[in-house]
Amino acid sequence: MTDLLLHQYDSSPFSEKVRVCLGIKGLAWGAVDQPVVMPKPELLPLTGGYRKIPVLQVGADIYCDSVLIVRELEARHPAPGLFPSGAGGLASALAEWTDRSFFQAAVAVIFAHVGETIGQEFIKDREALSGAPFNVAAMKAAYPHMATQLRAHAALVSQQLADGRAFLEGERPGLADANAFYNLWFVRSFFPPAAPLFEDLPGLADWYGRVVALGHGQRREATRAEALAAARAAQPSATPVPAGEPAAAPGDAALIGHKVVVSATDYGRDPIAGTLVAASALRLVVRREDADLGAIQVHVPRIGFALAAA
Ligand SMILES: N[C@@H](CCC(=O)N[C@@H](CS)C(=O)NCC(=O)O)C(=O)O
Repeated sequence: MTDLLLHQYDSSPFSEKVRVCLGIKGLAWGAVDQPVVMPKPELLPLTGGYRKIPVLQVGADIYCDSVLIVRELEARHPAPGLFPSGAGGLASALAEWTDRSFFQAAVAVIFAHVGETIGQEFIKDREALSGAPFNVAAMKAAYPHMATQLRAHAALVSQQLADGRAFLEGERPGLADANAFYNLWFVRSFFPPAAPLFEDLPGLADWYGRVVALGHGQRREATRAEALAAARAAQPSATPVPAGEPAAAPGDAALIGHKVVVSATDYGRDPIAGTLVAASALRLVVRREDADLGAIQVHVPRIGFALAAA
């Protein structure tokens, strides 16, 4: 039995970010495969409504969003660290680049080509997720521009490697590598003919191979039933905010003990309702009572999530 359960699916790029971090740390974990589209009846009781993938589960504590998952892995299993050159502020901030404009370029390049082959179920699901039409003609029209964007993002990775270093922060791998890697992995996995957009960039292909070689730690397959049973059997952590995490904003701290709703502010905004039990500058922790599972603590990152009194 491992205590780390990652709700994921293999084709998920944000899950790949987390899998690479699990590899860097050499951790044992259980992969709980979840559906690629709604409904997700064995995920939502854990998250309280959050539907996106990945989600990390440790007993009755549920961590939404790859940014917070990675932060939690570092807090629980600090060695080897994800920040080989020291403090992790900048490497963590890279998610604002990799998870947004870099990711959007990767998505655009892939779906401009494979969009027409995608089934209606997936299209309808992603339209509901994003609140925008899945417009293949528009994606095709945008392709020449988005191809330049993808190459430009990859060129920044290449530039960072220009002094011959093995990984982005030096000789040891870290979160910066996982972040920069997963979008290129996404393109190479789903639309390999687009790889020439970036693989000629100096140092890039060798670095990519080094990140692949890090592996994913010790993965085993776990069932959704096992995950639900683990939540039922556990009590939420009494110390949900790791020591040393910076203090919450005063307005957030004032809501501790009150009924609240939290939701992502970009896409997949499904609200999570419960009692705010803890907060730091970087996370919010909401406690919920589920009729089947008992008490569950749902953690979300503060950046990119809204908090309101219920
Ligand atoms: N900010 C989130 C983004 C996660 C995300 O967009 N995940 C995709 C899959 S890689 C997703 O959930 N798609 C919809 C779905 O799987 O239902 C994170 O970093 O985890």
